[in-house]
Amino acid sequence: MRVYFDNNATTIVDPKVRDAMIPFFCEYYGNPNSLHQFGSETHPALRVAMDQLYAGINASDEDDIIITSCATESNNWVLKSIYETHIKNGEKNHIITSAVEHPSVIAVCKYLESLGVEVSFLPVNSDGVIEIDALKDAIHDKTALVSIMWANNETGMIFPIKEISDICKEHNVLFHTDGVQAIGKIPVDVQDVGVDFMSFSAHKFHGPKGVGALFVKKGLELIPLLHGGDQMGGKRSGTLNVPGIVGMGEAMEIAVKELTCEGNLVRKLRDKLEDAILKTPDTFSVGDREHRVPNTVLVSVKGVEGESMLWDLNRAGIAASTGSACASEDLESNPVMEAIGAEADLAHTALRFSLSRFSTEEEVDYVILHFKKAVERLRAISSSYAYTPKNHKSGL
Ligand code: 7TS
Repeated sequence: MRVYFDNNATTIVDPKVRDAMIPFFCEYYGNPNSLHQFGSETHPALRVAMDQLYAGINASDEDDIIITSCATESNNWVLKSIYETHIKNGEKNHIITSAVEHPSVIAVCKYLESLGVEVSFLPVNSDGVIEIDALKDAIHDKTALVSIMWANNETGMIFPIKEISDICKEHNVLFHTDGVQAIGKIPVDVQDVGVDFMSFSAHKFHGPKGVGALFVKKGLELIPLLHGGDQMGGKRSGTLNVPGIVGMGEAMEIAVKELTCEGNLVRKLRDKLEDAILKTPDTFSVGDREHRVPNTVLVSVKGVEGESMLWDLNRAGIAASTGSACASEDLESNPVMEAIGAEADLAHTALRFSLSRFSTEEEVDYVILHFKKAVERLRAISSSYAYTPKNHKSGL
């Protein structure tokens, strides 16, 4: 059996999304900017896709959704653009972010620091979420931008995005959120929350890889990322990725439609898996479930290296990930595990399972079985875990 429980890294393309994309490879393959019919016959599908994206996040017609290649690009663009427009030659010199953002935010902030920008990396509490008071303390009249993710990719914890947005408004500070792990998992309404910029990536919600977007609220300026042929209003030139855009639109529409029903099913499966894992002695999961996206659980298994668990699970055909995989090569510096107060040896034990609407109960049962087997085997040979009959009896 092969089980894919690493959906926060990427997801399977929904076959309906693939079917919607196929005509745009060999049939309607024209360049949308061409004046002939091969170009213009791509337009209706592009319009539908853009409508699906606007509806999916409840953007208003006057807002912009600019297509990019991925969320990494969107995150880089917005941060560097704010540096150019508000910081480099302006009055402001400060950006606030969190210590647990994706590297595509953290690394850009560190780069901007090297250019002289003051950056506050807000710490998180033991649930892996920032404290609102810390934001209030950090924000000041030189703050140009707050960039805080909607939901964390490692823990799945949902951030208090509305409160953050309100504080930004009070201080007249721009607010960017990385919405990658929220879309398709919880309702995302950019108008209700009042975000100024939001990044997302199609392949995280059963769309294709290589296409993402940056939402930009009406009236806000961005410096062009790619100068050239004037596509995307001159903000990001380059021939449009027609199949990708069509696929992202379709994936968004399906994700929103499936949200409640499939979300509840995914939550049940995740909870079953988590409950079984927590019955194993000396294991814990990060963050309160009610404030987590429904598909994710980050667990720590005392005495067992996350990498060793991955290896054992992989041999059984199961894909999970160490929570730290894309944060750092050095596990001890994993900001999420560190931030929740995990000691260095526990930071090594993080293991993330992320399910999707394609996950099944049979898969969950299979993962529980092999998780238990792996823990038993690895603890038996672990030098850092006292393997006593008591440990053994109560869960394995
Ligand atoms: N932001 C968040 C919150 C993410 O989780 C990821 C990818 C990205 C940005 C980057 O997206 P991309 O499409 O540009 O690659 N996160 C992960 C992960 O958790 N494991 O592998 C990739």
